[in-house]
Amino acid sequence: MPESFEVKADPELWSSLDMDVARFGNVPPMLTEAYRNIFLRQGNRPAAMAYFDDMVRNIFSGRIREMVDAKKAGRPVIGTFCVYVPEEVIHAADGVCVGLCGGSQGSIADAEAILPRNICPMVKSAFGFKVGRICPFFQVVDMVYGETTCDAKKKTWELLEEYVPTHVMEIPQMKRERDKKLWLEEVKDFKSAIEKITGKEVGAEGLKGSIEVLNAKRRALQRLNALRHHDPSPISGRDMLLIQQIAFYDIPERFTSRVNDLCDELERRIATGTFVAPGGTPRIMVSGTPMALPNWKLHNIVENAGAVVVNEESCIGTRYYKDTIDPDGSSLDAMLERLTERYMKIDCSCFTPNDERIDQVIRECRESGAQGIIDYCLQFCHTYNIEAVKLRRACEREGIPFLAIETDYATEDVGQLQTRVEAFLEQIQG
Ligand code: BJ8
Repeated sequence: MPESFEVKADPELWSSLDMDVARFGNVPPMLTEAYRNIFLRQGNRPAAMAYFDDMVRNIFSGRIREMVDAKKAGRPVIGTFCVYVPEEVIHAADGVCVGLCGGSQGSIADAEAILPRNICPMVKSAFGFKVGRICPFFQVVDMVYGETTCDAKKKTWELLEEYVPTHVMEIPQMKRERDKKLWLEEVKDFKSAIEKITGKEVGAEGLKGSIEVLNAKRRALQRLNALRHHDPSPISGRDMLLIQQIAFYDIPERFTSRVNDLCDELERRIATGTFVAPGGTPRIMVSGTPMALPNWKLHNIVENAGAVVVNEESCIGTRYYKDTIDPDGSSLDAMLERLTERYMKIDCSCFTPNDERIDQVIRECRESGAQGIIDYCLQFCHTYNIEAVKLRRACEREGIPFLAIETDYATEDVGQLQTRVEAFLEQIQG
């Protein structure tokens, strides 16, 4: 029942983390309201979504307490902002990895008091969370690991360092042999830095085990995404997006097992013809920049307009789990090299050239049975915005309807986006 759902508050815990408790106290009721409206009022949700509802219920309480307990047990918590930072290494060093990308309008004003206004809302939101002391995840981390992907991020890390210990990993902008060498060196430096923080050395056996844990997580997400591609879809795009967001703050082993439970249920639903929308419902794929929690804006607009989202080509989507690592190998060095190769396959628009992404988007559109692509670009993200030109051309060549949108976290443009999405749905339905 939507009314019985409540995001839990834990002021005592928040105050122990030096949060702005008075201000943050307003957040759980707001999230409760949004979650009830966007998720719990959907019809015919899979029963196994109850676990993910619980993860949201405990997002500012139980899950944070688990992290505090991990710290007490000598396991540092490391925050990241990008899927290029190799979490297998953090896991192997017995650290806890948590994604800190910001998806909330609520922290933008805090950031804009310091940062320029005309930069990406994801960077502003994350930075604002820390500056305003209004994110328990940010308060619980021992340090953060940034990276040199886009300009907004890499320059913000210099300022973030004033609030929390911030390390930066150099990610090259091209994928030539010499870049691979540099990248491998960066991964080795990253491993040394993480070992220093956790006080635990990463050996071949440990890394192999962690690669297997993360491979299992990525395979579970691949399985789930393949099942949701069924036409009609057995799960909504909103629920899928939520699960992919929770992937960045749950315990990997537990998350994998719950995703597999959900997959089992979806298989039964498909066998018995239980779907979230009838056959013939327009199917949309979203590509582009990531949607960090609690950014559900576009999915909500698309699904309220009567379509279903059937794929996210995004880092909070397939870019996070499309590739795994072969863990077999005699030496630690061999494994680190394969790990680097796996990360080099992530096709972020920060790279040039990046044509493999264009091919990947078209492939995912075909595999998901989508009838059109909405390319989602966060405001001021130049690389994705410019790459949309090539994507549009590729879609024209392939006969795939394409709509590019650029937006932020504010609600002012919702009406305009609704109109554009509705017109797009009319177009794809002929
Ligand atoms: S690998 S997509 S997670 S960098 S949207 S902050 S690029 S201005 S998020 Fe990203 Fe890593 Fe790439 Fe993925 Fe900058 Fe663009 Fe903002 Fe971005």
